[in-house]
Amino acid sequence: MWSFMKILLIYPNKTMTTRIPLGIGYLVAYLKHAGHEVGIFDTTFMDCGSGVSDDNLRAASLQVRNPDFAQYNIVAKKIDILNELDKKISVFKPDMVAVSVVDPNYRFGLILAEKIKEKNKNIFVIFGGPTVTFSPEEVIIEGVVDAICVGEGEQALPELCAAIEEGRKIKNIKNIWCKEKGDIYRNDVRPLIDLDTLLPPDWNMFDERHLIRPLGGKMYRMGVFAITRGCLFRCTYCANFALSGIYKGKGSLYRIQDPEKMVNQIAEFKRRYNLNFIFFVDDIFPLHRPHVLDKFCSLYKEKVRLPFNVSLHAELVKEAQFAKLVDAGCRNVCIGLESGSPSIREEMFERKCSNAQIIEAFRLAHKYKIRSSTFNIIGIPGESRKDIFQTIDLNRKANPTTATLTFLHPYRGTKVRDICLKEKIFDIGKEKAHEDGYRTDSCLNLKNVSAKELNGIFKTFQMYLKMPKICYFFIHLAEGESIFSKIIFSFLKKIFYCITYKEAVRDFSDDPAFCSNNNDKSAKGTPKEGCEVVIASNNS
Ligand code: B12
Ligand code: SF4
Repeated sequence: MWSFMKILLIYPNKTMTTRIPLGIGYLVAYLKHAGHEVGIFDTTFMDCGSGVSDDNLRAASLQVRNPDFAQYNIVAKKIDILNELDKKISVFKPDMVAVSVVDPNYRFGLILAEKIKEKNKNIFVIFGGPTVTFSPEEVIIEGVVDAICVGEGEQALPELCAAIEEGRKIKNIKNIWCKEKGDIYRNDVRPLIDLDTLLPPDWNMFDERHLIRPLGGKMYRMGVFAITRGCLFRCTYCANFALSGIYKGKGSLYRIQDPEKMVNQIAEFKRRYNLNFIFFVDDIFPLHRPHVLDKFCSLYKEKVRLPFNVSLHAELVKEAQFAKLVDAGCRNVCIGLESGSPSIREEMFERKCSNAQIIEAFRLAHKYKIRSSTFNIIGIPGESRKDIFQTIDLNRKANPTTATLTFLHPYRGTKVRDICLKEKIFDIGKEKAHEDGYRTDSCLNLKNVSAKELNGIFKTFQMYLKMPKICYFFIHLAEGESIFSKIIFSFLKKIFYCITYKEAVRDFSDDPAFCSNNNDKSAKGTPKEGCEVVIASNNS
């Protein structure tokens, strides 16, 4: 029997995407609160062999212009990861290893767990995170997995640790599935957590470089928060669809935290971590709840006074609320456009908002002079080249500052996964091989557009968005893979950069709304290994 537990959390991040993962931050807080000793093994800054980083891939397809990451020491260190893990295990000597996974990290998480179990059969291995929540049967049968957590882990994980600590049975813990003598025990989920009872996340054990994120061509010390959990919508390509099924009868999926509690927490984290930008990762920011919004805006303006980003749903955007958000400090909005074809958007994606609502939301961003970004998806079942050009046209009309583009991937937990399987355009067997290719090509065998054509459009998408239509003939030529196409592409790229430079690069530090914000003139990141990290600050 253990007197307390040593728990090693594993974040098998392969894409070098910085940002403290909220879920792990909360788990650390709850485990420490219960008296356990917690360690972390985070592969974000290790070379995981998956190719270029996510941010660099986005830059390569002209979606963003990033500062030089190496200048901030955000580099993938060439290191033997398994050996590093071995060292961590021998020094920290955990009783439990808790691995947090999303689909692209899942296999890698398993490899790390296998490595641990090879030498340490007694270490209890638990997996959690979206992949586990949406495909529990697939994960629990893995030999190295002793237990899994379906859904939220803040209460379930400490309860499991307490049961292990006290030598009690673990087979009846809500949200936890476990194995005993060849049998699998599948427990129901508990009611959704009341966000007002949440402990603040614990960021202390994360590498400081996780705070450094690019936006608009500058680096910021960015804090990631969510005032809500869940969503009001059920788009078919999103995991909220499955979450609503898993949690049916367990409370409202969409929950909002008391704005006062949240703002106080952000103000405290701003001070503690010297933040100069706040990035809200709520599925949809509660713009549509006037009382919440009013309270949030007035408190945020008074206590935080930092520029921030939110994600909005075009259908819920109204000018009066939008204006309040901007007045409170919102300087960047991300809005899902997804497809410019109303039939794909509404029938395939079940996303009910009109082109007019999307254009209106971006009109407001222009009117209030803030940055804006669309989310776009290509490689959708049934989509033709003509449909993709509707997406391009709608972006041209909305005219966002930047446009994020991804290939449709049928993630676990999405309705579109079932559609792709039914239409036999997705081969689950090949999913493993595609784990590193989420951003670089489609994993679907589409009927109307070939993989080659799709990749060509992906490469030139931003040019179609921002360059005059008179250039379309040349952009089309640049879609190809021949040397000739590549020469045209690099020539067009130069013109593209000239056209977009002014709007793409924006420094919020010259925004008068935040100038008197902070007496600290430096707002520097912590230099690592001799590298000084100077970041855009909010100071005049
Ligand atoms: C913010 C966000 C991001 C951010 C930050 C990601 C991060 N690592 O924190 C960014 C923009 C970087 C991002 C990137 C990606 N994301 Co994302 N992201 C989200 C979003 C909107 C919120 C995540 C969040 O913070 N939730 C709140 C926290 C509290 O919940 P949580 O993380 O799920 O953790 C809880 C439980 O899962 C559980 N838990 C988690 N881990 C563990 C481990 C153990 C041991 C236990 C016991 C419990 C447990 O307990 C936690 C606390 O309750 C979700 C949508 C959503 N509604 O969840 C998508 C989501 C997680 N993302 C998704 C995807 C696909 C991606 C990308 C692969 C996209 C891409 N193609 O690049 C990348 C992967 C990056 C990575 N390395 O993780 C999918 C995952 C689907 C799936 N089946 O895997 C989601 C669900 C969106 C969707 N499509 O529906 N993402
Ligand atoms: S895609 Fe966005 S709006 Fe649709 S269900 Fe997911 S989080 Fe909600």
